[in-house]
Amino acid sequence: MGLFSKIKEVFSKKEEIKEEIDNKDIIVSEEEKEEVIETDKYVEGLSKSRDNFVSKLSILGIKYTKISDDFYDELEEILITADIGVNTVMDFVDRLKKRVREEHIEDFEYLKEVIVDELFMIYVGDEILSSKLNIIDGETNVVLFVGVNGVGKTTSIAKIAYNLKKSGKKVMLIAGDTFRAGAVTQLDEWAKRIGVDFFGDDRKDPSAVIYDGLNKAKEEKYDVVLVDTAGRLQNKANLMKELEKMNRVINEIVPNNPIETLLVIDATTGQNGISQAKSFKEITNITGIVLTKLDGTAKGGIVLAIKELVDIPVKFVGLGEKETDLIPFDIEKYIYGLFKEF
Ligand SMILES: Nc1nc2c(ncn2[C@@H]2O[C@H](COP(=O)(O)OP(=O)(O)OP(=O)(O)O)[C@@H](O)[C@H]2O)c(=O)[nH]1
Ligand SMILES: [Mg+2]
Repeated sequence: MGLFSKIKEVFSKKEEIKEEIDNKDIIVSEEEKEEVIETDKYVEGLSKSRDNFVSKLSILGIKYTKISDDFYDELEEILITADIGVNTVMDFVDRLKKRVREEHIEDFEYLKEVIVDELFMIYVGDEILSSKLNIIDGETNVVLFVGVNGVGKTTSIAKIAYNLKKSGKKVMLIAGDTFRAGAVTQLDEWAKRIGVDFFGDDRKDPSAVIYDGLNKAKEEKYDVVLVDTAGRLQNKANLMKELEKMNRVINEIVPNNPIETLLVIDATTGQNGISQAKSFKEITNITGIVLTKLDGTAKGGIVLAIKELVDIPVKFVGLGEKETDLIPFDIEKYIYGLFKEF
């Protein structure tokens, strides 16, 4: 049995028990319940992508009785329009052709299995990827959120803060977006809404705000400090300087802790989001990606393009607008959410 069949088997069971949990017919552990809920979010949030590109893939199996060059051409086109990225798709098709040749594959049902396995391998390769935030217990940990305008930085901070608070962490939000009018108030409102602390004022230098906020957080033994930043990339050199300064200030206060820098990108912007990731990677040390608005795109293949072209782990995905809709990225749930009907 292939990887895909195994994933399908595991997660379709989780979907089945969701109803029983909802009806209170069975009692499961909190952890298991969380797994079931998250699986459901992937299934819901990826429905547009599933309806679009996965259904197109299924039609290929009806259209072609034999695996021919035309079949591969169409397959390529479908994957490219799903935002997987041209080079990634080319490599993928080459590997697929090789396997078809070597394993004498003729049956489309089996080919489906191979297609999903190989897509899965684009992400996983032979690495061990972690979507966990790099957080040390007993320390004041800093997570910086960077990204261009409107991608969802501030809402992602709120959503992640909500989750951290739920898991018992003492959380502070720092308003490092001193550029956009209203940004400080917006973050303050989020903090109140989810019940975490806030630090911010009307100074224009984000590093000065971070300096004071982080010192307070360290004195008062906060576990995690989430820092909002301004979303402008008009001037790369300035942004680089600004981020360097922020990092210096943070290193001065908590010298032994790693700084988690999450780049937020909007999945609906497709290849544009990929270019943003490449640019940010050049100017600062990005440790993870938050991919928002996956629920709003029919081109969910972007996760695979990020892996291949940017090679930074996706740590969270946004599958809706609620606080509970930003969840840790899990490649198996993602594959299931995309291909469950394939
Ligand atoms: N559907 C959906 N909407 C989202 C998601 N994440 C964020 N949004 C919406 O995107 C919009 C912009 O979000 P913000 O958090 O303000 O973005 P930002 O990056 O902080 O923007 P600036 O501060 O202007 O740079 C808001 O209307 C959010 O509700 C998501 O995962 N799914
Ligand atoms: Mg913002």
